[in-house]
Amino acid sequence: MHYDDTNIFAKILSGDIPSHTVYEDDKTLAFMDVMPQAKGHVLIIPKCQAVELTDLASEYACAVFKTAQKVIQAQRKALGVAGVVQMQLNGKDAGQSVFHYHMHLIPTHIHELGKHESVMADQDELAKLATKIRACIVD
Ligand code: DGP
Repeated sequence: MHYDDTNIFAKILSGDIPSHTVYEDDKTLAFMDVMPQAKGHVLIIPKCQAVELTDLASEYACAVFKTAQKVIQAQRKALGVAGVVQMQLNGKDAGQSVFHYHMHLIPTHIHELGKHESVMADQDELAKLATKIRACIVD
């Protein structure tokens, strides 16, 4: 694995750039996607170096999925949505653009899933959505 530790999610993990946190524990961080494919789009990243799924140690894979269970339940409650698409890209040929493993949780229907935004979403709106989802997390 070649892991570039200057990638944007490594910088979010180190606190060098801000994000709107939804949930955090010792192995994972869940935060709002800044170019959402639907309202309430959340990303989950492991707190370890991994470019894609084949690099992810099983303890971190397990932690990411545990966090996903919490976040999906919170998205449903906070946003009043039933369907959440779970997506994860492996490699640039699959469309991966940030090379730190991340799971997408997108409140939408698969047939309505569009491209992600090309501009950043409104930060106040993202902050409000993060607060709403965070409040519905059951630990
Ligand atoms: P992928 O295409 O699977 O590599 O997804 C990368 C996602 O990361 C994409 O949906 C947009 C999001 N993203 C890119 N830069 C940032 C950032 O600086 N902050 C946040 N929160 N999300 C970002």
